[in-house]
Amino acid sequence: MIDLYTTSTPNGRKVSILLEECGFEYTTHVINIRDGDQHDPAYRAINPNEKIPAIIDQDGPGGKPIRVFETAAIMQYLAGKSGRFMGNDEITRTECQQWLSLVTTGLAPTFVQVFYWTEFAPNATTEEVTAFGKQRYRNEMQRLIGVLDFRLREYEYLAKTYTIADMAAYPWIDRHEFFEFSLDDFVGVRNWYNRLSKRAAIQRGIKVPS
Ligand SMILES: N[C@@H](CCC(=O)N[C@@H](CS)C(=O)NCC(=O)O)C(=O)O
Repeated sequence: MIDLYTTSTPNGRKVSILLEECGFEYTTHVINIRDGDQHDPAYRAINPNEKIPAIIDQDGPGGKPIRVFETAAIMQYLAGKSGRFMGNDEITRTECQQWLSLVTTGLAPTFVQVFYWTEFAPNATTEEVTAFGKQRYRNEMQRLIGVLDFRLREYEYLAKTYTIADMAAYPWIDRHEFFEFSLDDFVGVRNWYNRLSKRAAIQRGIKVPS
């Protein structure tokens, strides 16, 4: 049994999508980040970074429980446990790794900054500073979607086959209305998004927690 500590954000849903794809049994524990649950010492013992998501696999290596935080590490751990979704040859594994890295170190943090400014600093003291900050991150967000689009105009998935890299990117693209970009401006991403949206596991995972 796996314990999933999460809330209804794209970072959390990367992991719930993968758990659904793997068919692993899991229990969802909602961490309300607006109420500061992530700073609770009990949760900090699970994730010292005080962010969601995190997991505890009660049946980890050697049958012992293992705690994993950081979505890249969680996803690689779960994919490794299932033996799926990281590619079956070195080329696909490397492609998966590079796109997962781009999503977790480039795309996701940039989306988070846009969210932060939009949600928490809509009326910063100096309007110009706010506008500059939003525009700066928005430009980087659009640029990174463009990087995905460059790949997806030519290929079906981020790696050679459907992998955790696609699952990591999907919840961000799913928020295109909030982040105010049109999928029609990114034809490769749009077609990929529409294809993935038909997957039953994605339809279930994107609703977690309900
Ligand atoms: N690098 C981390 C980022 C996780 C992250 O930013 N989580 C956000 C929610 S999407 C969070 O917990 N924010 C609460 C906070 O920063 O206090 C990962 O990939 O797991």
